[in-house]
Amino acid sequence: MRKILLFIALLAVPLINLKAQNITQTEQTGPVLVTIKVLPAESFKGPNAEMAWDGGARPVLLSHSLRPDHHMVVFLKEEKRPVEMAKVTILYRENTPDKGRWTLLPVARMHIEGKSLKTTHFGNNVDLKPWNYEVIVVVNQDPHADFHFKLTSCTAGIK
Ligand SMILES: [Cu+2]
Repeated sequence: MRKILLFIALLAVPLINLKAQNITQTEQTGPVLVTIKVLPAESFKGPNAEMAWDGGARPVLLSHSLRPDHHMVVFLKEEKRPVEMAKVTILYRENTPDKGRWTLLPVARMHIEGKSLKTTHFGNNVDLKPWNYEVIVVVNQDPHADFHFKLTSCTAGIK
């Protein structure tokens, strides 16, 4: 019986990591459906660029000294249609008992390279430690969506 339990535990570890590494949460806030995704950092430059930058803050490139390991972005929908233009503010902090300081994410507007503007999303590459996070997303000033998630593994600084 113990052997079976050990096998299940070993099997569960990679599944948990995989789940934590690609986080997706959705919240309806007023007329806007906000989906946050936390993914491994994405490239904006070169022949294998995954993201096409369309405006807003400059992208934090993979080569940046901050060594970004995640891509924290929000996709917006209004009446089931993707929103291509919006004023988006993203604040995040470590959700520890003594609460970390709020940090403002420099929000870039981008779409997936080679795809249409229907894939528009807002956010940037960022360095996040494996921890609990709280994120507030404000769309067009008000209202806002509040997300909580936990990262249990992080990719290396540069892919
Ligand atoms: Cu992106």
